[in-house]
Amino acid sequence: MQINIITIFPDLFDRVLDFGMIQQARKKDLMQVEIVDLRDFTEDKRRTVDDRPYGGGDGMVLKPEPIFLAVESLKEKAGEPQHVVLLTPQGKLFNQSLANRLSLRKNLTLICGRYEGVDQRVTDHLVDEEVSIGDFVLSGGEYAALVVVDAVSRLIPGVVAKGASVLQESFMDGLLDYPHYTRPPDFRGWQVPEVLLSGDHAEIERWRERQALELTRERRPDLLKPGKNAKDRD
Ligand code: 6GU
Repeated sequence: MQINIITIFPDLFDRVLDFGMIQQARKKDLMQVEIVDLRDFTEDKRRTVDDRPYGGGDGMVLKPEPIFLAVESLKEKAGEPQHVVLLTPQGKLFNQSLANRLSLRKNLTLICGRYEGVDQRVTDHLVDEEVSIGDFVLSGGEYAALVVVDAVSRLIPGVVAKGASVLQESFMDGLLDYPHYTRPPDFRGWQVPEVLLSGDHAEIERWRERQALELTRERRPDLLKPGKNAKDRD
């Protein structure tokens, strides 16, 4: 899988991709990430990527030309079509289902928007889908792109030791996770639940399912509504 990230802050990505799951995926050559500096696709001396909005108003808008040129150059370089995603608060909400779907792409190009805006012709004529990572406003799409890369990297077969099993169905898919414990069994007087020390695997499985279900019911009842399951929809 090849992921390209188009950004006006290429240096921001210098170290973040060198850790954990993303690093593993890149090391094993299962995922390549290329950071593309949008300013490399400007044609003026000042390397201008934005301009004032038609109709007036605050803030600047990312110009269409550099973004089109950047994506077109990536298409040409890969010799393959790109699935082009614009990270913007106006996008559809990112969830596990969308991560699963994006992880199946061979070529993914992520465009980091600025919160003030991106020229609408980019959205209308270049972008395949717009994605947001939540109902809050970030100053730009850079951290959102990293969220997408992280979520996608662990779904690529061969990256996680248990392999494609992260995509596998289980009772607890789409639920919040059950509580985890490790040694010591008694930490400052706080005990690990007895059942986890029992060695009764069937009983442990039932306890975990019950915990996951109760936590989800309490904290995220929306995930339990029919057809609202995060794994089913994006
Ligand atoms: Cl993808 N971009 C920006 N600027 N803000 C966001 C977002 C993306 N997702 C949530 N907030």
